[in-house]
Amino acid sequence: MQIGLVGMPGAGKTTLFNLLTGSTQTVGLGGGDEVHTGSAIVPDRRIDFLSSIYNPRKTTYARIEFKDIPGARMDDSRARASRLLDEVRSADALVQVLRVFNSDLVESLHGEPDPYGDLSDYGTELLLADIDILEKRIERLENNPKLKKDEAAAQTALLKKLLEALESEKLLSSIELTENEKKLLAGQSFLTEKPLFLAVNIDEQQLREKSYPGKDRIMAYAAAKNMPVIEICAQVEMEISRLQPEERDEFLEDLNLQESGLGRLARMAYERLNLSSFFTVGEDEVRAWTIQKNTAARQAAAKIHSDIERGFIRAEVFHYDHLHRLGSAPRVREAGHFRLEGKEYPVQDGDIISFRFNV
Ligand SMILES: Nc1nc2c(ncn2[C@@H]2O[C@H](COP(=O)(O)OP(=O)(O)O)[C@@H](O)[C@H]2O)c(=O)[nH]1
Ligand SMILES: [Mg+2]
Repeated sequence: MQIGLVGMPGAGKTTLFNLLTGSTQTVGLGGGDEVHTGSAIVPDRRIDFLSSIYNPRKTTYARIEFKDIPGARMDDSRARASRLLDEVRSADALVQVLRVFNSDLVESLHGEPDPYGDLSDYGTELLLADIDILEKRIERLENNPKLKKDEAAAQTALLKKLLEALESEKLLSSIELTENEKKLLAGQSFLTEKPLFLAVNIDEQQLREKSYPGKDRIMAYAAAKNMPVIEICAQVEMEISRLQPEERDEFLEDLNLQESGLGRLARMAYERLNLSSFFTVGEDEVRAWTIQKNTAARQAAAKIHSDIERGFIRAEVFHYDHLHRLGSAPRVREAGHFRLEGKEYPVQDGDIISFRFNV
């Protein structure tokens, strides 16, 4: 899974990217043109606990890939704009970073913050990009003599329905499609059907005051578009993340930030993208694996290795909560919480699994 960071120039995308991935890409003026990719560890207290119990040689957290995509500028060449749009298109989900913080330096380059304007402009940009694609596809379908008539007609009717929705400013993610319509659309990807999150980038003072200009309108807009929102202090959090751990907690506490921006973003993404984690444990490694919620045991095994999927016999499962409560695997077993599950078993968030297989 790859999440694209998008938004206007100067919003703090690269700052957030650095915070999330521990990178040191240049921010501000030197930010330049490049797309950066990197991955972030998904913080998970359960993994910390498992690690303290099993004392493994290696502890592996789940990871999320992030991609820092520069914002398009007015004077962009068409080629650059379309290349950036392709980068946006290939992400699985998007986080729109919104500039709310006050900074003389940033204002001197990009003008006063206008978060609500940026938010609705960006939404419109995504809509227009989808409208553009749909119009081109419809035109191509209508002028393609090779396609069977009824097939082309069904496709065209569907695309026109989507176009109409977009023209009345509905996102494609809000449109219910029948199974048949989904099949007709297979392989086509649209920007407004991607999960879209909002990261409101505020400064320390706004964080302390819990308020900033335009907050109510921003929240109302996000709610109407079904966009989950987090507020972050990208710059401050990045500075804090470079401190020694002891100092770090003190600063976070002082700002009343119980959970890091990464932690909150990761939780939001897991929830919205319907993801969950299961764990494997042992002396060698304690590890988190990310799956779609309710993935069948055999497909979950495929995450680890195709041999385990192929030779799947049974999954031996117990739940993290039991281990956490009872303190050791033997006690969990004694209490009767170990289960053997078959290949169709829908794996639950927090399951600790050992797969039995033969190859
Ligand atoms: N004061 C303040 N400045 C920030 C914050 N986030 C980013 N900046 C500054 O804003 C400028 C643009 O940030 P950058 O991450 O490069 O934005 P991008 O163009 O969206 O990638 C840089 O000078 C950052 O130091 C923030 O939360 N507070
Ligand atoms: Mg940048």
